[in-house]
Amino acid sequence: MRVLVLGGDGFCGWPTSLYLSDRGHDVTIADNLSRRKIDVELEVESLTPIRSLSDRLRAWKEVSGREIGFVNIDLANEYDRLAALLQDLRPDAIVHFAEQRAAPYSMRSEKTKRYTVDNNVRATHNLLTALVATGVDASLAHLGTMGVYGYGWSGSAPIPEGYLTVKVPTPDGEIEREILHPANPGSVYHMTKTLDQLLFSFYAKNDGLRITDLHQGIVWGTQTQQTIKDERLINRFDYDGDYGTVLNRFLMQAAIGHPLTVHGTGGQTRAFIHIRDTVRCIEIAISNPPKSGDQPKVLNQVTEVHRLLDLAKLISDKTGAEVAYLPNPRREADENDLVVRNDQFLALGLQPTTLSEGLLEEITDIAAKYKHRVNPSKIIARSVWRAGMETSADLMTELPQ
Ligand code: NAD
Ligand code: USQ
Repeated sequence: MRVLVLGGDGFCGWPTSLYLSDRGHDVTIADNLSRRKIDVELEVESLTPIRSLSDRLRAWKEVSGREIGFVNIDLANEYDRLAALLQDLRPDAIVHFAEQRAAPYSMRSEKTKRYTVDNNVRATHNLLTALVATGVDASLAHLGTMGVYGYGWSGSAPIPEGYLTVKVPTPDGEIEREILHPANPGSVYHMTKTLDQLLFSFYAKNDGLRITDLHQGIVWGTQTQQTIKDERLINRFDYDGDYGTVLNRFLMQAAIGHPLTVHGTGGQTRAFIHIRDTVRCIEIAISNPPKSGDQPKVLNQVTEVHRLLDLAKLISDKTGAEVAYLPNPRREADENDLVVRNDQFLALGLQPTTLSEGLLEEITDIAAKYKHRVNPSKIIARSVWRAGMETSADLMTELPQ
């Protein structure tokens, strides 16, 4: 298949591009390298020494003999170039990773709230409009998030895959309807993904676009079978307070002897997936698109569910790291139940990588190997959800710098 990977220089997009190329697909990356620019703005670098995209692509050609194309384009602001790219390339499938994806960054300031909405919603809408205008019949797989459902809304009832069957009272008795699961975002970033869902529903209904929305959990791990082939192909590992996600942060903290930064009680329960499974899920999704006229197909791209405190204790038991309970900078429930349906990916052949398989390898091969690259002053999460909230930066003097 000819595949266009939007956001193909990022944490999920890079290993996905390599995986698809390795599997024989003809891959082109489109990315404006904004994620690298945000690292410069935040004065932080990936824990792993990622190379420039041109070095990465050269290394991949040397290692695999295969070429991946690259177009530097801002999807939110360069509509005409996007339409021309679709017209020229005529991809069979498009994978859309290209959004600002950190909840803390999206809550950092007025500027980052506005940037996140402008960037994410416009990128998605430009893409949908350009598909209709050019008549390019590509299927689209978009990376959504488990966070669109919110946490604790339905107690211990399993979260369905996108749609909920409800009973509506009418004068003639109850009727059953399937509706998009109510949106309950917990940050400006998560809110943009709920807006994306409405755009997808409309364009699938009105224009027959073939869209899959992958409601992905928190991705952990770093390397895949392809990125491990050469150090120049290494994947990004974010550890800072804005972009670092919880499990990878705990692994890095254990490696440098920093207390594990549990927000609040640690009773928050979240869904997880290893990066090796992310890349497989994407190929499964683009190989099984919906038909024109179908509503967007929603798959929950998750393999495991864990309470944060259990994760912290597991890593603490393996490494001796201390657990620190910090004031929670976010507005979120202290505790929640979470049961997630992921039947569709399992039925399509996904064999999940479990925490017990990947955890130790991640600590020794990545976190310990690159721990000299950590800037400890970037670890604590400083973005707060509302002005005046206490942050754990207030405890900085008590934590190792
Ligand atoms: P990332 O920030 O590492 O990668 C996103 C890429 O998109 C970057 O390379 C960035 O430069 C590019 N980009 C952003 N805006 C762009 C624009 N306007 N034009 C062109 N390129 C643009 O993020 P990631 O962790 O790889 O996440 C990829 C997608 O998966 C995101 O949409 C995210 O919401 C979703 N997701 C990520 C996770 C996770 O844990 N990382 C979990 C669930 C869902
Ligand atoms: N948390 C800690 N300690 C930390 C960091 C985070 O306790 O040091 C807590 C947070 O308060 C939150 C939970 O861990 O309760 C998850 O935070 P996170 O930063 O790991 O994940 P989140 O903000 O939800 O965002 C990440 C990705 C995002 C993706 C989402 C999937 O950045 O792109 O959409 O995971 S999901 O969470 O399923 O919505």
